[in-house]
Amino acid sequence: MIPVSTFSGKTVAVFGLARSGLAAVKALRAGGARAVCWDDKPAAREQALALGGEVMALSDMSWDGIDALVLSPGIPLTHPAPHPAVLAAQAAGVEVIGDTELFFRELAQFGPGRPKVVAVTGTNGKSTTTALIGHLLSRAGYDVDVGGNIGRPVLDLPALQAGRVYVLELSSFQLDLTPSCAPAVAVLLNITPDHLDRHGSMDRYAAAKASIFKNQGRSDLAVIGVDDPYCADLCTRTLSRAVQHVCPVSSGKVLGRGVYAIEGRLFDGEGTATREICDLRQAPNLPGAHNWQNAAAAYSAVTPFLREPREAAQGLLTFPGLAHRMEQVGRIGRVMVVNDSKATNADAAAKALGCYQDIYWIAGGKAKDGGAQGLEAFAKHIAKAYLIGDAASLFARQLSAHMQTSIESTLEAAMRAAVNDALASQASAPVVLLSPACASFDQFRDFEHRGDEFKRLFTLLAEDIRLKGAA
Ligand code: UMA
Repeated sequence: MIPVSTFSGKTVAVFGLARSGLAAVKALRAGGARAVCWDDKPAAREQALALGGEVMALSDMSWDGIDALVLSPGIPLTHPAPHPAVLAAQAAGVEVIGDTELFFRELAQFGPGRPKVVAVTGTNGKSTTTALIGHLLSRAGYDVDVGGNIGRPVLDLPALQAGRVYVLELSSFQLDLTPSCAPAVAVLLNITPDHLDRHGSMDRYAAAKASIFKNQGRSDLAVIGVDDPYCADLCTRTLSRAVQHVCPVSSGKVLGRGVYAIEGRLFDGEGTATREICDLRQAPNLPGAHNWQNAAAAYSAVTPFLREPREAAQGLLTFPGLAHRMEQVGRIGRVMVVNDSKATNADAAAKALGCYQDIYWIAGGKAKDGGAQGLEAFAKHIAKAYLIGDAASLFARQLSAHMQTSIESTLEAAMRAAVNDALASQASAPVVLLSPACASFDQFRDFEHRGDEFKRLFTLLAEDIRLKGAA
């Protein structure tokens, strides 16, 4: 845990007591602050009490004497409307910040040998890239910790220590709450429509993502994917401001200067000085063009830490991959079952759909803006779509002119139908793929809960089919 000393002797309100909120309460208390806490869930309030927090409904509270409101990233700051607690704090002149802001303020106070931060954002691929950077640095012998939006709250990470490197995944929600964000290396992978309900417009969403670079200085590095128009434009603007070092990265484009992958071969350089680093087609857990961009970004992000950048090549090839991201769960007969529960929007699902053929695709949940729009383009890859959750009817309307679809009552029903159809098909290597293109909140706690449930159902179904001797 990283004790937060910057509010020592002061009182901080903490709203939202799930992972990040509870970690903040613990860290504030350890640093000598009073933590006044609230969550609409009674069980969460109990947990805060056990950590030394004081429970108080923020609606009844006087904001006099409160020095900051630490807001969980899942609670609306601006859109669709600021939460009333946010408005009340702002009206009283109390700053509204996140747990990640507490981290960066603590870091700023650290003396010589200050730990370095590599921060990663982007609409898609940020967890994979964050974990990959952690893997590359740890192989290179660094004392490295990985946290943030990837699941482990930043303040839960081991205490700040000279020489330590923190690799943090930062969401747009967290960036909005982190005005002091100042990473030595900042990575922006891509920007495509997502979370527009929470940011109000694409421009505001892109601005939140771009803020990862705003406090960087001369010795810092910005790694920017240039494969979408928002990031390409941002890269041009960042280069022309000439503050920090900038490394453009791409999967698919040859760059005059930067790091790029062409057909899976990773190149680093500038004009004639360009050299090939490795062939990413040999990396079993980085399949597809989108992962090659993640690999290019991770490679670029670790180069300031390595004596010889080629040291990273072996690490890219041995990356073990992440749960819930195109995770191969197992096989039932000749059917491969893949858990891509992390694909919470259409763009992320498109990446997985592009990687396989003969797909028995399970999709749906709580739809994002646009629903499944654009995914009809993968009809040739898809044998049938099994649609679940709130989005099932919308997805059926959007997709059924292009592919066979059915609406299923639960994830379990969808999985049974998909596996049975795949086993009955003529395809030599069919794939049952959960890649929902939706948030999970209509049926599950979060995408991890959805993916874990999918894996549990797989184990049960595989055993069931094995007992019947059907596979
Ligand atoms: N709450 C209220 N009243 C409200 C609204 C919420 O009391 O009106 C409470 C809820 O009961 C809950 C808490 O506020 O207890 C909200 O917590 P949270 O949703 O912020 O959850 P955490 O467990 O703290 O998780 C957060 C991130 N969640 C979100 O950004 C939604 C996690 O990212 C992150 O891993 C974690 O901090 C640790 O840093 C998850 C996520 O879905 C994976 N991120 C989004 C994404 O990747 O697309 C951005």
